[in-house]
Amino acid sequence: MSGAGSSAESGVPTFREAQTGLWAKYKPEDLATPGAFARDPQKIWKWYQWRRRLISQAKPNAGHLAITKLQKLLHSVSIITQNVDGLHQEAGSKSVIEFHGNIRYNKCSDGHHTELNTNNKTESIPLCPRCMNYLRPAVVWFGESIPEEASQQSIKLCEESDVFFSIGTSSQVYPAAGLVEISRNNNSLIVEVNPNSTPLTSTADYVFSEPSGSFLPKLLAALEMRKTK
Ligand code: BV8
Repeated sequence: MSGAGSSAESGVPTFREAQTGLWAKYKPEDLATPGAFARDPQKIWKWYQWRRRLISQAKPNAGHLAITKLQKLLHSVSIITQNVDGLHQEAGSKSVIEFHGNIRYNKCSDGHHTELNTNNKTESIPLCPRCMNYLRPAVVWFGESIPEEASQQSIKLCEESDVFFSIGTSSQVYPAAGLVEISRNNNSLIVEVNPNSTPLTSTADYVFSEPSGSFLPKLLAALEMRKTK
């Protein structure tokens, strides 16, 4: 499972650090909610457009690319990502479950329309062609449920996993942060990759306290070495 830290080396600020400049005075948990959008749609729209412009300049980093190669090297490596930036897919990874949606799309709150956000600069919020309400970023806000399919697929993967890698997440947001326990109950090996400690650190089987962009290529190289022996 990946979190914002796995995109940090691509220049996308982590969710906790995202608040720089204009947004420094806000906490993400206070902006990424249906209530915030209902109260001040323009402000929330501007925040997302600002994040989208940042993400549009980001490229997959060595960690993303190593995961793509690991998928080819090993028989089944699946990705559950909390990130909404689409960088795993851009790195060529397959079977990516977007647990919290994808910021590159807008959707109608009624769920009957989704479309790509074609313009990261416009300040006018697009309207749903069916009901004429504001569209909103196609991400899961705090207080919103995880999309059923993403949730079910993720639980199934964790029930069947041999190894669960927690990569670049502060392990604080649920239910995403609870998935590791499903794997643990299935006797999976739990591995954390994060330069800082998190609530998971003390119970993980292995902890690599380094950036994902440097650890994952080393893991890949070690496994490729074993494969050639
Ligand atoms: C839910 C998409 C059921 C949006 C995100 C009160 C009311 C309602 C709910 C709650 C409540 N109290 C608690 C909850 C539950 C709540 C929750 O968990 N809150 C937290 C704050 C306690 N969860 C929810 O609301 C979830 N839904 O519960 O539904 C429900 C339904 C109805 C009513 C009630 C309940 C939905 C949560 C989804 C929120 N959406 N993102 C958007 O992007 O705009 S969450 C967002 O923050 C991310 O997606 C991610 O999941 C989460 C945490 O971010 P991280 O990825 O972990 O990033 P972070 O910055 O925190 O940490 C980065 C880490 O990387 C750090 O540890 C750092 O050390 C490390 N790092 C840095 N550089 C590197 C690195 N690691 C490796 N390499 C590096 N180079």
